[in-house]
Amino acid sequence: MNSESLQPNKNTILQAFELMCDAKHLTEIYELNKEITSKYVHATSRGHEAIQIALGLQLTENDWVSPYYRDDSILLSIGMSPYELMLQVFAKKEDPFSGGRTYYSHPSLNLPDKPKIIHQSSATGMQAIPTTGIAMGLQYKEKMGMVGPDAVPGVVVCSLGDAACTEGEVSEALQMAALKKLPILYLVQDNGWDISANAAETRAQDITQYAKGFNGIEVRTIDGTDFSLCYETVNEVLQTIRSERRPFIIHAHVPLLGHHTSGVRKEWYRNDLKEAAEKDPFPKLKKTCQNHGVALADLILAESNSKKRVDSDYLKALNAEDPDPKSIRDFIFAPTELTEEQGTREPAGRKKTVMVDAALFAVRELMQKHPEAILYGQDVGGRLGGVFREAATLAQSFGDHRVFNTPIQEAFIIGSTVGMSAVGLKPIVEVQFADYIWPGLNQLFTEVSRSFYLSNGKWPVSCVIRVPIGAYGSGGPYHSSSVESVLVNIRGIKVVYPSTGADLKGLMKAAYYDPNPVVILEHKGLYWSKIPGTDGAMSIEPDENYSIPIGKARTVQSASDEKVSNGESVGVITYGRGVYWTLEAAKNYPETIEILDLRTLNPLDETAIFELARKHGKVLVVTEESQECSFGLSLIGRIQKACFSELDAPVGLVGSVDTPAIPLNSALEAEILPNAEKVAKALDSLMKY
Ligand SMILES: Cc1ncc(C[n+]2csc(CCOP(=O)(O)OP(=O)(O)O)c2C)c(N)n1
Ligand SMILES: [Mg+2]
Repeated sequence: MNSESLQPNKNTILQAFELMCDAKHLTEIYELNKEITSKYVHATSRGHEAIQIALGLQLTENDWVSPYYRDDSILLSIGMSPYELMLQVFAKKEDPFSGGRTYYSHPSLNLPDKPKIIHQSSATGMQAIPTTGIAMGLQYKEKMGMVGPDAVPGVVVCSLGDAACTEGEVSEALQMAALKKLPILYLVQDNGWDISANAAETRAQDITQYAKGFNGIEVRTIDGTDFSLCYETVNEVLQTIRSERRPFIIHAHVPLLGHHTSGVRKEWYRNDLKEAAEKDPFPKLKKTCQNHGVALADLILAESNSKKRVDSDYLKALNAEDPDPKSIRDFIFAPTELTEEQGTREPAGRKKTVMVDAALFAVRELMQKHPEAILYGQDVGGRLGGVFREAATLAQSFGDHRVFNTPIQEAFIIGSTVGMSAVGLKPIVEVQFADYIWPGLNQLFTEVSRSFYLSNGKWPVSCVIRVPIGAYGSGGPYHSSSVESVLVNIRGIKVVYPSTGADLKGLMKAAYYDPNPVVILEHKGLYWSKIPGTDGAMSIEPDENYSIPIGKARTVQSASDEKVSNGESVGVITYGRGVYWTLEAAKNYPETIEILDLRTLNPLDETAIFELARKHGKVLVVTEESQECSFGLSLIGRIQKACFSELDAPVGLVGSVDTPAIPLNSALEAEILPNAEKVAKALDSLMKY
């Protein structure tokens, strides 16, 4: 132990005892009223209190903490009242974390006088990546001089159960913390249980042994029931992180004294309850208080005061107002200021550029203007600048601290944006191929997409996720997939899919300034317009101020008034490479085909879609995706629901053949994908209908 580390004095020990009384009484009152309190599942810290209070008491408003669902003692000790916590146990409107949207002890907090807490999900271990993202963000801000010279260096704390540490994503977080020497403490509370599975069944080593694989993370293993030891250890570790800016693990052994949760009860399967009870931190702390000269009468008084407080808070919370059901759509997306196209799309005197460069120039302009802009992903760093050279020269221009390679960690790439955005940065990240978004999908769904909604509007995640997508030139089964149907199913993220360089640049700008997470799908086959018929993807580079509101479609070509009024026209709704198949097919039917390029897949430009359907009465949807249960089918459903009586034919769909993958052989690839002929055939049959 560092000689300067602080031992708790009498006042701190008494304060800890009062907090521990509150935590214990919370558990007891929930249990006593289990018929009522079990309506919503909850877990409490009983048995884990000493280490949690030792931590909570030493966090400041400059720090960040991610407590997990068993951490109600951390919440009490950073200054939340039993009443505030109980508002969450009853999912009430005034629940300070989520307004009744999420469970007990799933906090999110952004108050000036308290440690900051980003949205906490229930998914075990998944908080490790977003929280490590905070530490990465703090490190960047310190390097860039973006924090005031007098600011006390903040520490990030990620709290985890022992079993949660076996999740794969935790290793991605530890890897990055070790690699980048981040100012983060992982607190692992080891009760030896993973619901009903025990440590012997579920892990080959505990976190102390596991951590040996992460070079540079220092570990303290302690008895988490000894408050003084916990306090001193936390003090030493926090001091070291504050000054030396490097990662630590505190591995605290604790007994689980309560139920796993209100729904999974200890008497069903626990055979160690007697042994666990012997480790109860409560009588231990009581004894420590007495050893420090606190009179027994004062301890008894503290206990009874706490009980009174918790009892009266319980009734108050139980009777508090419920959330207004009409509020369910609040905080799906944070409002964006951009509603109209801005800047100049085709400035005079500029030459056409390929689409990949339009994106590069957009990012370059953003990085020049905003020190908060930071770009990372696999191979985007200086040596290559992206496997498509889509980030070429950026690291040279802006430095390796602003443009850098990550390990092959799609979960980290996507999930870390939550933390980076929380500290005020604007991460632009890249998943190398859409085929590899799957390992990152959990973070996108579990953490990124729900943060704003479940924190009741406190923590929007502003990030840009670039994803090269699509099939061309025998990319084969793992470099060709379309994934948009899965992405548009995730509420809370925006998805754009431009088909030209100008749209890509304009949407990249819009995505950057949007306060929400935006996925940009960039078709690899359009990047250089190498595929015959895709010259149209090349465009004059719009000026620096150019941006396109997310959610606005573009008319690529119109039908003549005559064809429309004669009822001979067809409207096509498409996006990405579909635009070019359709353009080629439409050459067979001059003045007959109107093409709408959606550009944004979520939120959809319903106005433009329905106008098109009503105008032509005959509609075709063209997509590169396979067709079953697809985004394309959902468009058809929407159109038929809204415009049924104005349609003159069933809405058509051209998409890829439904197979689990796109095979490598070029003839097989060609057979699966749509093409101009297939589109022309569908147009033909619609016209003849
Ligand atoms: C990703 C995920 N898988 C499964 C669960 C269900 N689950 C909830 S708690 C839990 C056990 C976690 O044990 P540990 O991390 O040791 O925390 P403890 O409850 O022991 O404090 C499991 C499996 C979950 N919440 N998230
Ligand atoms: Mg456990």
